[in-house]
Amino acid sequence: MAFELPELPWAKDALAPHISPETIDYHYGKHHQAYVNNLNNLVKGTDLEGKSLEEVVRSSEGGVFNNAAQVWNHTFYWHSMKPGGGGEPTGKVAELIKSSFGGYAEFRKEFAQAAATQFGSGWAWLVADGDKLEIVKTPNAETPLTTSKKPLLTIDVWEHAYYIDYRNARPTYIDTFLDHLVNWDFANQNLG
Ligand code: MN3
Repeated sequence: MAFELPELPWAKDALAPHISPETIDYHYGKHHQAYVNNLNNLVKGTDLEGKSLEEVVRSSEGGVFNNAAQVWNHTFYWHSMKPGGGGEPTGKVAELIKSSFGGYAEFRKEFAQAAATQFGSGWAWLVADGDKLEIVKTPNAETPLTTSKKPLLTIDVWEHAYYIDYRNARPTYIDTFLDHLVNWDFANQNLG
């Protein structure tokens, strides 16, 4: 069974005006789809064919890893956002943000800084190490899925994520993500 491009969790115009349908058309319809296509071509006829996406991410390197991890990271990113999201968290993740960072304001500052200072392409993540939450940034396709830490939330800071809507203004995109898009329900689900 070949890997498939997963459905988006919302309509492609649902995040407007913060993220435009044009960005979704390119980012999901072209970039995410290309990672799926590349991955299928790369694993065809190898012993990775038929393994789960998570297994491939955890057991591969080079081009296979880059494409598999990018398929997984993008699906995780779409679910990290929702229409009408953003702002202060609720539920267990809110408690753990308070105990781990001191409060939402401190978390927000640290997350925004990690996302803004990831040099070149990559990702910023909120992860859980037991009951301790941490912010990590990863270059290119690197993902906390290969570590013992549990990913809760991510922002894509590759230029293709924001260039159509924000041009070079990555910090504005990051602020918008935090204030209008973050899906805290997803982060709480991932805490499990
Ligand atoms: Mn991307």
